[in-house]
Amino acid sequence: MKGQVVKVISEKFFVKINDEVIECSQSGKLKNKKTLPLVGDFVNIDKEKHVINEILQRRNMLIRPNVANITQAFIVTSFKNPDFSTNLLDKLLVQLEINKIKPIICLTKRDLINNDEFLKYKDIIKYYEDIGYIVLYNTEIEKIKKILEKKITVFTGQTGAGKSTLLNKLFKDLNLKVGEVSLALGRGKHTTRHIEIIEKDNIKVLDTPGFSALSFLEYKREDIKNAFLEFQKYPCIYKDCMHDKESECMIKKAVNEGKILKSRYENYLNFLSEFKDRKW
Ligand SMILES: Nc1nc2c(ncn2[C@@H]2O[C@H](COP(=O)(O)OP(=O)(O)OP(=O)(O)O)[C@@H](O)[C@H]2O)c(=O)[nH]1
Ligand SMILES: [Mg+2]
Ligand SMILES: [Zn+2]
Repeated sequence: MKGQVVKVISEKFFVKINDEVIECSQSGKLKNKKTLPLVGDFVNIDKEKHVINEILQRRNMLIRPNVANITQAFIVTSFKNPDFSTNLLDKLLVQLEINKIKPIICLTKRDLINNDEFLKYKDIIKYYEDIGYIVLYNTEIEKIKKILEKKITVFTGQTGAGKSTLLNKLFKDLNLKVGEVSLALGRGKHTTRHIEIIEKDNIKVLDTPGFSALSFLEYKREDIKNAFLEFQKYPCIYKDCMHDKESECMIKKAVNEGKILKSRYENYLNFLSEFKDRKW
Protein backbone atom coordinates (compact mmCIF):
# COMPACT_ATOMS: atom_id res chain seq x y z
CA MET A 1 0.00 0.00 0.00
CA LYS A 2 1.16 3.47 -0.81
CA GLY A 3 1.50 6.10 1.91
CA GLN A 4 3.55 9.11 2.94
CA VAL A 5 6.09 9.29 5.75
CA VAL A 6 4.82 12.04 8.07
CA LYS A 7 7.23 11.69 10.98
CA VAL A 8 10.51 9.93 11.75
CA ILE A 9 11.72 9.32 15.28
CA SER A 10 15.01 7.43 15.44
CA GLU A 11 14.31 4.13 13.60
CA LYS A 12 10.53 4.50 13.60
CA PHE A 13 8.76 5.74 10.50
CA PHE A 14 5.17 6.96 10.75
CA VAL A 15 3.38 6.40 7.46
CA LYS A 16 0.05 8.00 6.68
CA ILE A 17 -2.44 6.13 4.50
CA ASN A 18 -5.72 7.97 4.08
CA ASP A 19 -6.51 9.04 7.64
CA GLU A 20 -4.55 6.35 9.38
CA VAL A 21 -0.96 6.63 10.61
CA ILE A 22 0.95 3.35 10.77
CA GLU A 23 4.23 2.96 12.64
CA CYS A 24 6.72 1.08 10.48
CA SER A 25 10.32 -0.06 10.37
CA GLN A 26 12.36 -0.68 7.23
CA SER A 27 12.28 -4.05 5.51
CA GLY A 28 15.60 -5.90 5.44
CA LYS A 29 15.85 -5.34 1.71
CA LEU A 30 15.35 -1.59 2.04
CA LYS A 31 17.87 -1.42 4.87
CA ASN A 32 20.47 -2.97 2.60
CA LYS A 33 19.93 -0.21 0.07
CA LYS A 34 21.07 2.27 2.70
CA THR A 35 18.65 5.00 1.59
CA LEU A 36 16.84 6.15 4.68
CA PRO A 37 13.16 7.06 4.24
CA LEU A 38 12.65 10.78 4.87
CA VAL A 39 9.67 12.77 6.05
CA GLY A 40 7.77 13.55 2.86
CA ASP A 41 8.73 10.32 1.12
CA PHE A 42 6.02 8.32 -0.61
CA VAL A 43 6.54 4.68 0.25
CA ASN A 44 5.08 1.24 -0.30
CA ILE A 45 4.36 -0.54 2.96
CA ASP A 46 3.19 -3.93 4.14
CA LYS A 47 0.42 -2.89 6.50
CA GLU A 48 0.29 -6.24 8.33
CA LYS A 49 4.01 -6.53 8.90
CA HIS A 50 4.44 -2.81 9.62
CA VAL A 51 7.40 -2.48 7.27
CA ILE A 52 8.35 -0.09 4.49
CA ASN A 53 9.33 -2.10 1.42
CA GLU A 54 10.14 0.63 -1.05
CA ILE A 55 10.76 4.37 -1.31
CA LEU A 56 9.08 5.81 -4.42
CA GLN A 57 11.03 8.18 -6.61
CA ARG A 58 11.60 11.59 -5.01
CA ARG A 59 10.67 14.81 -6.77
CA ASN A 60 13.29 16.62 -4.73
CA MET A 61 15.02 16.53 -1.36
CA LEU A 62 16.83 18.76 1.07
CA ILE A 63 19.68 17.80 3.35
CA ARG A 64 19.05 20.35 6.11
CA PRO A 65 16.29 19.90 7.08
CA ASN A 66 16.28 16.35 5.74
CA VAL A 67 12.98 16.16 3.86
CA ALA A 68 11.64 15.01 0.49
CA ASN A 69 8.96 16.02 -2.04
CA ILE A 70 8.55 19.64 -1.04
CA THR A 71 6.83 22.36 -3.09
CA GLN A 72 8.13 25.42 -1.27
CA ALA A 73 10.00 26.54 1.83
CA PHE A 74 9.32 29.27 4.36
CA ILE A 75 12.60 30.72 5.56
CA VAL A 76 11.58 31.99 8.98
CA THR A 77 13.89 34.87 9.93
CA SER A 78 13.64 37.00 13.06
CA PHE A 79 14.75 40.61 13.36
CA LYS A 80 15.97 40.01 16.87
CA ASN A 81 16.42 37.27 19.40
CA PRO A 82 18.02 35.57 17.48
CA ASP A 83 19.46 38.49 15.51
CA PHE A 84 18.76 38.88 11.81
CA SER A 85 21.50 37.06 9.86
CA THR A 86 21.88 37.68 6.13
CA ASN A 87 24.46 34.90 6.16
CA LEU A 88 21.97 32.23 7.25
CA LEU A 89 19.28 33.68 5.03
CA ASP A 90 21.54 33.60 1.96
CA LYS A 91 22.74 30.13 2.83
CA LEU A 92 19.19 28.80 2.96
CA LEU A 93 18.31 30.61 -0.26
CA VAL A 94 21.28 29.04 -2.01
CA GLN A 95 20.36 25.59 -0.76
CA LEU A 96 16.77 25.98 -1.91
CA GLU A 97 17.70 27.42 -5.31
CA ILE A 98 20.08 24.53 -5.94
CA ASN A 99 17.36 22.02 -5.06
CA LYS A 100 14.75 23.92 -7.09
CA ILE A 101 12.43 24.49 -4.14
CA LYS A 102 10.69 27.88 -4.08
CA PRO A 103 11.83 30.02 -1.14
CA ILE A 104 9.52 32.42 0.69
CA ILE A 105 11.03 34.74 3.29
CA CYS A 106 8.92 35.12 6.42
CA LEU A 107 10.04 37.80 8.88
CA THR A 108 9.24 37.52 12.58
CA LYS A 109 9.58 39.54 15.77
CA ARG A 110 9.08 42.92 14.11
CA ASP A 111 7.57 43.93 17.46
CA LEU A 112 10.99 43.56 19.14
CA ILE A 113 12.63 46.37 17.15
CA ASN A 114 11.64 50.03 17.02
CA ASN A 115 11.01 52.01 13.84
CA ASP A 116 14.57 53.40 13.73
CA GLU A 117 16.03 49.91 13.88
CA PHE A 118 13.53 48.73 11.28
CA LEU A 119 14.70 51.43 8.86
CA LYS A 120 18.10 49.71 8.68
CA TYR A 121 16.38 46.64 7.24
CA LYS A 122 14.07 48.36 4.76
CA ASP A 123 16.56 48.47 1.89
CA ILE A 124 17.68 44.91 2.57
CA ILE A 125 14.08 43.66 2.44
CA LYS A 126 13.43 45.63 -0.76
CA TYR A 127 16.56 44.11 -2.30
CA TYR A 128 15.33 40.55 -1.73
CA GLU A 129 11.92 41.48 -3.14
CA ASP A 130 13.62 42.92 -6.23
CA ILE A 131 15.42 39.61 -6.79
CA GLY A 132 11.93 38.12 -6.99
CA TYR A 133 11.46 36.60 -3.55
CA ILE A 134 8.18 36.93 -1.68
CA VAL A 135 8.84 38.59 1.66
CA LEU A 136 6.11 38.63 4.31
CA TYR A 137 5.59 38.97 8.04
CA ASN A 138 4.38 36.37 10.52
CA THR A 139 1.47 38.68 11.35
CA GLU A 140 -0.01 38.31 7.84
CA ILE A 141 -1.91 35.15 8.67
CA GLU A 142 -4.53 35.21 5.91
CA LYS A 143 -1.95 36.00 3.24
CA ILE A 144 0.25 33.17 4.51
CA LYS A 145 -2.66 30.70 4.48
CA LYS A 146 -3.33 31.53 0.81
CA ILE A 147 0.32 30.89 -0.10
CA LEU A 148 0.25 27.56 1.76
CA GLU A 149 -2.93 26.28 0.12
CA LYS A 150 -2.54 23.06 -1.89
CA LYS A 151 1.24 23.02 -1.36
CA ILE A 152 3.70 21.08 0.75
CA THR A 153 5.69 23.70 2.62
CA VAL A 154 8.69 23.15 4.85
CA PHE A 155 9.30 25.69 7.62
CA THR A 156 12.99 26.21 8.14
CA GLY A 157 15.23 28.76 9.81
CA GLN A 158 17.28 29.53 12.86
CA THR A 159 16.29 27.97 16.15
CA GLY A 160 14.05 30.31 18.12
CA ALA A 161 13.02 32.30 15.03
CA GLY A 162 9.37 31.39 15.58
CA LYS A 163 8.53 28.52 13.20
CA SER A 164 6.36 26.55 15.62
CA THR A 165 4.79 29.75 16.99
CA LEU A 166 3.68 30.72 13.50
CA LEU A 167 2.28 27.25 12.80
CA ASN A 168 0.31 27.42 16.05
CA LYS A 169 -1.14 30.74 14.88
CA LEU A 170 -2.08 29.28 11.50
CA PHE A 171 -3.80 26.25 13.00
CA LYS A 172 -5.57 27.11 16.23
CA ASP A 173 -5.76 23.64 17.83
CA LEU A 174 -2.23 22.54 16.95
CA ASN A 175 -0.40 23.24 20.23
CA LEU A 176 3.15 22.65 19.02
CA LYS A 177 5.71 23.15 21.72
CA VAL A 178 7.40 26.54 21.54
CA GLY A 179 10.49 27.59 23.44
CA GLU A 180 11.87 30.50 25.34
CA VAL A 181 14.86 32.05 23.64
CA SER A 182 17.80 32.37 25.98
CA LEU A 183 18.42 36.10 26.17
CA ALA A 184 22.00 35.68 27.33
CA LEU A 185 23.00 33.73 24.27
CA GLY A 186 20.53 35.27 21.86
CA ARG A 187 19.82 31.85 20.49
CA GLY A 188 17.19 29.23 21.09
CA LYS A 189 17.40 25.82 22.64
CA HIS A 190 16.07 23.66 19.80
CA THR A 191 12.55 23.27 21.07
CA THR A 192 11.33 21.26 18.09
CA ARG A 193 13.13 17.91 18.09
CA HIS A 194 11.82 16.15 15.03
CA ILE A 195 10.42 16.87 11.59
CA GLU A 196 6.69 16.35 11.19
CA ILE A 197 4.11 16.87 8.47
CA ILE A 198 1.02 18.66 9.70
CA GLU A 199 -2.02 18.38 7.46
CA LYS A 200 -5.07 20.61 7.75
CA ASP A 201 -7.71 21.35 5.13
CA ASN A 202 -5.80 21.94 1.90
CA ILE A 203 -2.48 22.69 3.59
CA LYS A 204 0.51 20.48 4.30
CA VAL A 205 3.33 22.01 6.35
CA LEU A 206 6.48 20.59 7.89
CA ASP A 207 7.72 21.89 11.21
CA THR A 208 11.44 21.26 11.61
CA PRO A 209 14.09 21.73 14.29
CA GLY A 210 16.00 24.96 13.73
CA PHE A 211 19.75 25.32 13.65
CA SER A 212 22.27 27.83 14.91
CA ALA A 213 24.85 27.29 12.16
CA LEU A 214 24.63 25.70 8.76
CA SER A 215 27.23 24.42 6.34
CA PHE A 216 26.74 23.03 2.89
CA LEU A 217 29.86 21.34 1.66
CA GLU A 218 28.01 19.05 -0.72
CA TYR A 219 27.53 21.59 -3.53
CA LYS A 220 29.70 22.74 -6.39
CA ARG A 221 31.14 26.28 -6.58
CA GLU A 222 29.31 26.78 -9.88
CA ASP A 223 25.97 25.87 -8.27
CA ILE A 224 26.51 28.45 -5.56
CA LYS A 225 27.28 31.11 -8.14
CA ASN A 226 24.10 30.34 -10.09
CA ALA A 227 22.01 30.40 -6.93
CA PHE A 228 22.70 34.13 -6.53
CA LEU A 229 19.99 34.93 -9.06
CA GLU A 230 20.65 38.67 -9.36
CA PHE A 231 24.24 38.07 -10.56
CA GLN A 232 22.73 37.06 -13.91
CA LYS A 233 21.82 40.70 -14.53
CA TYR A 234 25.52 41.58 -14.85
CA PRO A 235 27.16 39.27 -17.41
CA CYS A 236 30.92 39.14 -16.97
CA ILE A 237 33.39 39.53 -19.80
CA TYR A 238 34.96 36.33 -18.54
CA LYS A 239 32.58 33.48 -19.19
CA ASP A 240 33.78 31.32 -16.32
CA CYS A 241 34.38 34.17 -13.92
CA MET A 242 33.76 33.20 -10.29
CA HIS A 243 33.54 36.90 -9.44
CA ASP A 244 36.23 36.67 -6.80
CA LYS A 245 39.57 37.53 -8.39
CA GLU A 246 39.27 39.26 -11.79
CA SER A 247 39.61 43.02 -11.43
CA GLU A 248 37.32 43.78 -14.35
CA CYS A 249 34.56 41.56 -13.05
CA MET A 250 31.09 43.01 -13.67
CA ILE A 251 29.76 41.66 -10.38
CA LYS A 252 32.50 43.46 -8.46
CA LYS A 253 31.66 46.60 -10.39
CA ALA A 254 27.96 46.25 -9.54
CA VAL A 255 28.85 45.79 -5.86
CA ASN A 256 30.99 48.94 -5.92
CA GLU A 257 28.20 50.88 -7.58
CA GLY A 258 25.75 49.72 -4.91
CA LYS A 259 23.65 47.71 -7.36
CA ILE A 260 24.40 44.43 -5.62
CA LEU A 261 23.90 44.35 -1.87
CA LYS A 262 27.30 44.22 -0.18
CA SER A 263 26.23 41.55 2.31
CA ARG A 264 25.07 39.33 -0.57
CA TYR A 265 28.45 39.54 -2.24
CA GLU A 266 30.33 39.06 1.01
CA ASN A 267 28.22 36.02 1.84
CA TYR A 268 28.87 34.68 -1.65
CA LEU A 269 32.64 34.98 -1.15
CA ASN A 270 32.28 33.48 2.29
CA PHE A 271 30.40 30.48 0.85
CA LEU A 272 33.04 30.02 -1.85
CA SER A 273 35.78 30.09 0.77
CA GLU A 274 34.20 27.02 2.37
CA PHE A 275 35.46 25.26 -0.73
CA LYS A 276 38.97 26.60 -0.90
CA ASP A 277 40.57 23.32 0.09
CA ARG A 278 38.49 21.26 -2.30
CA LYS A 279 39.38 20.12 -5.76
CA TRP A 280 36.24 21.09 -7.76
N1 LIG B 1 8.06 39.00 20.38
C1 LIG B 1 7.87 37.98 19.55
N2 LIG B 1 8.18 36.73 19.95
C2 LIG B 1 7.98 35.72 19.09
C3 LIG B 1 7.48 35.91 17.77
N3 LIG B 1 7.42 34.70 17.15
C4 LIG B 1 7.88 33.81 18.06
N4 LIG B 1 8.21 34.39 19.22
C5 LIG B 1 8.77 33.76 20.45
O1 LIG B 1 10.04 33.19 20.12
C6 LIG B 1 10.28 32.03 20.93
C7 LIG B 1 10.74 30.87 20.06
O2 LIG B 1 9.67 30.48 19.21
P1 LIG B 1 9.52 29.01 18.57
O3 LIG B 1 8.27 29.04 17.77
O4 LIG B 1 9.68 27.95 19.59
O5 LIG B 1 10.78 28.98 17.60
P2 LIG B 1 11.21 27.82 16.57
O6 LIG B 1 11.68 28.50 15.33
O7 LIG B 1 10.12 26.84 16.42
O8 LIG B 1 12.46 27.17 17.33
P3 LIG B 1 13.07 25.66 17.20
O9 LIG B 1 11.93 24.70 17.36
O10 LIG B 1 14.07 25.56 18.30
O11 LIG B 1 13.73 25.59 15.86
C8 LIG B 1 8.99 31.79 21.71
O12 LIG B 1 9.17 32.29 23.02
C9 LIG B 1 7.95 32.59 20.96
O13 LIG B 1 6.92 33.03 21.80
C10 LIG B 1 7.17 37.27 17.37
O14 LIG B 1 6.74 37.56 16.24
N5 LIG B 1 7.40 38.24 18.30
MG1 LIG C 1 10.01 24.83 16.77
ZN1 LIG D 1 32.88 38.16 -12.65
